Amino acid sequence: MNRKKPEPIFVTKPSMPAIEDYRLLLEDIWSSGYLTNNGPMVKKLEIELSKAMKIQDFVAINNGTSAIQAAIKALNLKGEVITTPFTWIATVSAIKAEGCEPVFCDIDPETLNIDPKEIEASITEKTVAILPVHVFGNPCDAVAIEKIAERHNLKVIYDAAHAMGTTLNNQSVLRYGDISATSLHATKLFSTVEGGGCISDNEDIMSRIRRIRNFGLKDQYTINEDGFNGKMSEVHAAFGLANLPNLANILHDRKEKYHHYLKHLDSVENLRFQKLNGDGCNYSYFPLMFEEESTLHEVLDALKCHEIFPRRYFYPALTESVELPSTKPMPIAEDIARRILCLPLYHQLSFQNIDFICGLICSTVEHRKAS
Ligand code: T4K
Repeated sequence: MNRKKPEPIFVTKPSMPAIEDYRLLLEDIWSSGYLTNNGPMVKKLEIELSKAMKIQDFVAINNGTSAIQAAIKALNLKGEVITTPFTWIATVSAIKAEGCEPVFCDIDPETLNIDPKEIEASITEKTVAILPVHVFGNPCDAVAIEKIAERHNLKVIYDAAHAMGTTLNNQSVLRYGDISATSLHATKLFSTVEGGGCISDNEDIMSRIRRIRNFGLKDQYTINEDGFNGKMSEVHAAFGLANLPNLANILHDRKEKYHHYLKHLDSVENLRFQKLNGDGCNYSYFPLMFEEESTLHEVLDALKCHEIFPRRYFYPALTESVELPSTKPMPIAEDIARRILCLPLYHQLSFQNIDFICGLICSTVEHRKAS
């Protein structure tokens, strides 16, 4: 087995707009001289994304990490925030940056999302919120989480960094919780290069987030929020606008490629896949779990020989890499973090290359079994 042109294959590659579409929007920016501070491109992007996601409103923010911070600020949270140790560090750094204390709760071994059954045991009198992550675009059990939050009078902020285009119960998953915070980073399925956003059906909260991202200013001379500079530039918003017409196609393509991987790998012994909650996942990643970490290393080595570079998202689990006063071991998250690999998945990835990657994985796993 050999690839014809061994160009490196990374875990992802940004979906790019047609350069001519982007250039036309840049010309508008050049002639208006309006570069940032809630200009026409940002306003348009917010309207168009709201339409595309079928949500009430979208506040564009400069990245996904500050979107989580803006959400925490908007709800005035101070205290313990229950979250998952199986996530990117940004989830936890945003909680800490807002003066709250992250408290970890273990994950469901099948869905890889925070386990609702474990949340209640982590609640103390200091708990103010739950901050789950829709891991790899797989929607959390939002109904169960909402019930727990109601019972204990807690706020819910979803880290929806991976979840643009994900639906749950036939609506955008971004509509769940008090606020959802998403990322529009270049490695995400829909991107503005760097970017993020907050989503809520509550108009007061959305107005507040708009002030928070603009230094907390109500008007030119009145500061009525504790804010920061979380604004998205016009150049970034234009990239998103030029990219938006591709979104439906990207979502369709991901689903096909995800299932192409699955078709090849499903029958291989000792491989496990993320259990999807419903049929609304956006397939933004292809996570693959091995029975043992040593098999993962063998597969990584085999792929590396062919310039193929999957990623160990999320290794190590944050309980093993972040020092927090309340941290206890989280056996499920820590175990899975050691055995999971995200395979390359992006729009430009060819089906032939998926076949090639699957072939290498199968032969490595079978060879290991035989030896
Ligand atoms: N919450 C969660 C659950 C998150 O996963 C993240 C971010 C956040 C919150 C925070 O959102 P942001 O503040 O970032 O908006 C990447 C991303 O930087 C990060 O956004 C993402 N999660 C995380 C899971 O992955 P790296 O360090 O793994 O990316 P990097 O640069 O190694 O890129 C991966 C591969 O993609 C490269 O090997 C090549 C390719 N690539 C990457 C970039 C940036 C390209 O081909 N072109 C590019 O421009 O963090």
